Amino acid sequence: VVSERGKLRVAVIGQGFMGRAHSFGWARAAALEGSRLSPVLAVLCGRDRQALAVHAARYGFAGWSDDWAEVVRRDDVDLVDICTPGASHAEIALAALAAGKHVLCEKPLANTIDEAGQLAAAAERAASNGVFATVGFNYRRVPAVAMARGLIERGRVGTIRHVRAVYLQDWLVDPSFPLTWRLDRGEAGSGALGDLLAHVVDLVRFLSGEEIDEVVSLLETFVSERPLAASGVGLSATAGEAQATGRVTVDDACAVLARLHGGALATLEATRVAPGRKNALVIELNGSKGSLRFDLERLNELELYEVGAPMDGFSRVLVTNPSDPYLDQWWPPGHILGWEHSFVHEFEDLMAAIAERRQPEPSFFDGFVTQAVLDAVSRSAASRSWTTVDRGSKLAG
Ligand code: SOE
Repeated sequence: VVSERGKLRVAVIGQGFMGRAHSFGWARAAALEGSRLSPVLAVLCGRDRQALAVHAARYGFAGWSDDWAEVVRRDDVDLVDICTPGASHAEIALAALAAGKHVLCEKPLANTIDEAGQLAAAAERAASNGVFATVGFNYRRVPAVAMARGLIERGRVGTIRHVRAVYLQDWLVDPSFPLTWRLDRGEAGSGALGDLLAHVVDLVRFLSGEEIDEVVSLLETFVSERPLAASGVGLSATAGEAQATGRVTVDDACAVLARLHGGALATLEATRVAPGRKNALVIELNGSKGSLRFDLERLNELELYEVGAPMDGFSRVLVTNPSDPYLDQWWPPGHILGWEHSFVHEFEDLMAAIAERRQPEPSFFDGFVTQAVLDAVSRSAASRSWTTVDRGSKLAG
């Protein structure tokens, strides 16, 4: 599927926030010398034709289209990068895999556990033909997070006993924030749960190397009615005298108590209504030999505590040395990186896997397992009881 010149011709589907973040990332990846393949921005696909022409030119795409079904079949596309709302992930990803294209799908993999199971099964079949699929959990690619994983793998924190992880945002504090697709269950599947807790769950799995076995959870929607967004797409309005409003059908926040397979206790939280917290993804792990802490708002740093070290305190490691993960291709030590670099690194890892004809990580199966945790969280909140994560029965054969 890789064209002969070692190029990877990419179609990005979606031109919202994430479509643009990916387009930017692919353009940057194309400028890096060390990449295994050279990405070519072949086509940008979306619904708004006017915006498409502008975005396609801005990011350097060769062309654009408003018909994803045509795009995934094109001969001049090797990889389909899906950045649409969750409701369309399954249909687009299945069509792209069937057409023999590699697939990168944004998180959460799907809106339901059944769809995620279908996708994982389809990806496994495609992989046996050398066609690969991966989910966009970009935070695995932040250098400090990759470094944390290496330290944990090498046993520096010992046996993990606690994981404490939160993803906090505040863009829904204002009750006049409009009812966009992210607040519509039909489009987004869920709220803070699928949008933010999905990242938390993936990081817990990635860093600890362990599965989440059982959960007890709370889900809450604090503002249940909001003004209709300009387009009002797909939402049922209850027209008030002053302004039409509609019902929020997803959660604003969730809180989870969980147990990991190795016995560690975990508390996980995600919210869009924590005033002042803009994009605070924080994870702390405490082991028998030490602790690690990462905070996305201080993305170039990792905090490490080692039991018995000469200095009894956390050290703050600035992860910018050329020998640190992903850093050899960037700037001299101390010249820090930003959020968008996580996408560039994600694409580089993906291109290396494709070039070497091996399964990229995280796989669609990883995406399915995360979805199984989200599903258990929903079920637990509904039943108000401890709930086992079902990693098997929903996996379509
Ligand atoms: C919005 O909440 C959002 O853009 C998420 O959709 C992303 O996955 C997260 O990385 C940042 O916040």
